Amino acid sequence: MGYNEKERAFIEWYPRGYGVGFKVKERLFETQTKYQRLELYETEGFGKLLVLDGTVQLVEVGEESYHETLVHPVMLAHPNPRRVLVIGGGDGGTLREVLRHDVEKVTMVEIDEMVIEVSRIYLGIDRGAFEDPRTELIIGDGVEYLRETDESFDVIIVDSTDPVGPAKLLFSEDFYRSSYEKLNENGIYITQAGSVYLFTNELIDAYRAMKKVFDKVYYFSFPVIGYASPWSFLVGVKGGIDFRKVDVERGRELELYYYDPERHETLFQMPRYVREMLEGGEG
Ligand code: AG3
Repeated sequence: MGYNEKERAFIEWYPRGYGVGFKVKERLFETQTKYQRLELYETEGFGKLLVLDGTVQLVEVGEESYHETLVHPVMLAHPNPRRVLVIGGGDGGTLREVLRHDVEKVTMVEIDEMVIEVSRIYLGIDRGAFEDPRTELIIGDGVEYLRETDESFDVIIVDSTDPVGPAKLLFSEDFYRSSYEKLNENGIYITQAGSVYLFTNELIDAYRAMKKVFDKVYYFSFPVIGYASPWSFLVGVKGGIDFRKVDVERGRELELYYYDPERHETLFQMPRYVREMLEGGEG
């Protein structure tokens, strides 16, 4: 599991012995935080690699694919997203992308301060997002925060670790319910939902739980460098937003690198058998 000194490689092992790995130039940092084991590597070909509890969070080269696609489709589907909540996302990549929009305020709730510290110092992919005057950073538990806050949001983005382990509660019906309550009249919610092939059951469970809560639920998937791809995403809508449509004009102005608003329809990929599992059964 993890770093192999002899091979000079880091490998994340998924269920059934499926591995995703990188050749490593250097081990930069390793620590046990209050919540998890954090590792940072310099890879041979993909820049820095951030690992939490043995799972790849991001590789520097190509991180735009994940962050742009987590953020911009929902931001461009919402007619006027002014108040945004980000849960997790300690590396700052998601926050950075949200701030490219004309938002009033972005609240980010991250449980593990160390992830933010280490990312800021060694990674820098936030590119100043934490210092942006529109950012409000809260170190705390996202589940508790959403249950208790008096604030409401146009968009909620969950950039968490996997639906297995510590972040499991972020994939529960209860959590979806408090998210729904804290969304404004017309609101949109997105969460990463794990590997399509290897966490299929977790994806289906999350989808069914979301269906019980949101007015409309969508799913899509795309390949992410460093994850067992394709990776899945679930979108929940409160009110009348149609997630099949985005504001292409606003999207063009962003000059994105990976996600292509003009080809928004290409996002909705899902292997047929998974689609049937999602739509079938008691869901
Ligand atoms: N968000 C976590 C994605 C989950 C990766 N899971 C895995 N490798 N098993 C990453 C944070 C990026 N901002």
